[in-house]
Amino acid sequence: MKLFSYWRSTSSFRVQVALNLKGLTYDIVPVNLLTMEQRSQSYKTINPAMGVPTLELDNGQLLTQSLAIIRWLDTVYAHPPLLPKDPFEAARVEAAAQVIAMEIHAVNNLRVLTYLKTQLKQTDAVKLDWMFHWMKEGLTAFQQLVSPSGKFCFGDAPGLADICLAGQLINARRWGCDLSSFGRLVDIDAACRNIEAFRAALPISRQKQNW
Ligand SMILES: N[C@@H](CCC(=O)N[C@@H](CS)C(=O)NCC(=O)O)C(=O)O
Repeated sequence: MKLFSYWRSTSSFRVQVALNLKGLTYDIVPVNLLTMEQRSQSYKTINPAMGVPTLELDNGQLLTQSLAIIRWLDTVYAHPPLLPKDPFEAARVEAAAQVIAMEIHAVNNLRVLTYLKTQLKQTDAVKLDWMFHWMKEGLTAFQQLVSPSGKFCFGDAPGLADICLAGQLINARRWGCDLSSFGRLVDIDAACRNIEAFRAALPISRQKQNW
């Protein structure tokens, strides 16, 4: 498989961790978001939404949207499971994951921030205020949705919610968001970072690949 990815992309991080946890091998195809490669004609034919990740399967079929890709991986490669078998429990995990993917990441994505600055002429200070506002609101909800105790968000093994959380905290720290109200989430993230599948997908590890 090939993963179209950018080293700082937290959506790509999610899929990379899922691939690593499943023990799958894949090649990385770098897409440089800083030079807007995601908007090039050739990449648009691969992913019309103009974002990373995209997963190209061995038969050439393409999958987009990190949560859809992870769900597909979890269906086809069942072990270790990233979502509970029980439909109700699975819906709870997905709800938490979607708070991060759709209610924090979507409004803090590069294209949104670029629009704020270039089209709406907002300053860097306004941009940061915007980002921190949505991060804090989303993380507050996320912290209430996950189990109050235990090693990971829902139980003793990492799953979809943990993957989304670890990606989001990379981004929160990158921009300097105050995480002092999110002790439970910081603890879960630390547990994730003890796992090689997560560590190998961190930006610092991916940056070493020199792309
Ligand atoms: N909802 C999508 C988001 C994909 C996405 O937009 N990824 C970011 C990087 S984390 C991106 O490529 N941004 C480029 C842009 O906004 O122009 C997913 O979960 O895969």
